[in-house]
Amino acid sequence: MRALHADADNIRTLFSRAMSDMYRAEVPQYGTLMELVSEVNRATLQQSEQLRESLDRSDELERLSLERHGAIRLGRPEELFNVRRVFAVMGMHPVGYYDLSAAGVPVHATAFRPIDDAALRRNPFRVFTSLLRLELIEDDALRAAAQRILGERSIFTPRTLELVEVFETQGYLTVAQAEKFVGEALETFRWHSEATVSLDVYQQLHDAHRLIADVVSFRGPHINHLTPRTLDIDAVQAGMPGRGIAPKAVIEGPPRRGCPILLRQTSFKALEEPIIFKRDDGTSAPGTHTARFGEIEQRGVALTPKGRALYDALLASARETDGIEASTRSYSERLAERFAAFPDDWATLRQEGLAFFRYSVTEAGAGSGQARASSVDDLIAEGLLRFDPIIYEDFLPVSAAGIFQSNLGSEDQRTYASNANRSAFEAALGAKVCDNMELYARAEQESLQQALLQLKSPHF
Ligand code: OOG
Ligand code: NI
Repeated sequence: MRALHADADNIRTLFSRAMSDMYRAEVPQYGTLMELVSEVNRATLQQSEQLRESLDRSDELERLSLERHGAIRLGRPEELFNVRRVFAVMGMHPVGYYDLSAAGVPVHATAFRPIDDAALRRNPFRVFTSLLRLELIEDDALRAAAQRILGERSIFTPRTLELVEVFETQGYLTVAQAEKFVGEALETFRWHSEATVSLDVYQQLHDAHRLIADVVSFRGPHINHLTPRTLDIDAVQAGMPGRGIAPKAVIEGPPRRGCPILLRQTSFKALEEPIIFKRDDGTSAPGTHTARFGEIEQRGVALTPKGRALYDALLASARETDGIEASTRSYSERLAERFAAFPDDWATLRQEGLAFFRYSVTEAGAGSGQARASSVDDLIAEGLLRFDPIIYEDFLPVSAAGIFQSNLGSEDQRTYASNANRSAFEAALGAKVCDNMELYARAEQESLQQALLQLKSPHF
């Protein structure tokens, strides 16, 4: 009998569930946050029939309760290479290059996520994956020590890598192998309350940058947060204190709008957790480490290059503070004011080419026989063609830097010269990262062609 092949989407769902269960058991506040988010989502859907219908049409409703992203920080190029192979088994591929050195964080990153529409609809689970840039540690001796310590660890269980090889040579895993794989791969992301270094070395690494200590001092890249998707981030932010959770002061990303764009995120502070450190004489020393935090996000429409340029310009102008402005007006007010220049209705966003949309045939269109209208605009005006926002599936570097920073504390604000090094990142990864704009443009184009074909429009 032929062994049953496991489908990559199912492996990803099994894995993201296992990760969520593990994190919920380790960080009880995550469970509380998940409850709050699902209550807010339920209430939001009850209030807006239009939103519910649009999400339903785009098959977004099903995935909403599954949806989350996580983040890990790796120490060595080989770790990045192998994590790419591990995520590939789950249908997750590197999308985008994020340089965070400009923001004072000595890492660069990509996001592993599903890339085709069908897989995204099934489960969009993604992992923001950073690689530490040891070359940014100034002290030679400390850099050499960090390199040596990292060189001694292996973050994957042997069985994980064996199963990756089985997948790569035979092209699939059986259901039984997939279940084993999920359990084994999960180990890489587990929290370790024992450090691999002494308190003294930890302190030196910490003094260089808290993030360096976080990456170098442990056996593996513990998942540092898991983020559920909410339909109303302001409501969740407001509800957090009532559940004993203290959110960070400002929500990252665009302001609240009628038509959500890109991504808005907020987090609660990292927890100080007890850690056992080694002593040279073999005894142990108690200490603490702060790494894991909570985050929530609200996702909106993906912007075209033109829309993204406008977003970046408005955000930069809101963040530019001259002293007087900063003292007299709050950041949120300034943000809202600047973003008044960003159209806030779906029709204008589409007409001006600011955002990506998924086209589909309306009921009237399906029953109308051959369409006569000769342009997309006319088909829409006649009620035969409709468009729904394509959701942004990626991250925002300025927001990511804000999230990193809010968990580092002010004593950890460093400046590094901005020096993106995408080719070094891709060399470590062993692959090129995908261009997210191409993915969105293709999804839009394919939906339009499909709809026009169905309408037998002469436009096609
Ligand atoms: C990752 C921070 C980035 C996001 O949602 O932008 C991130 C980290 O702290 O390791 O997860
Ligand atoms: Ni995040």
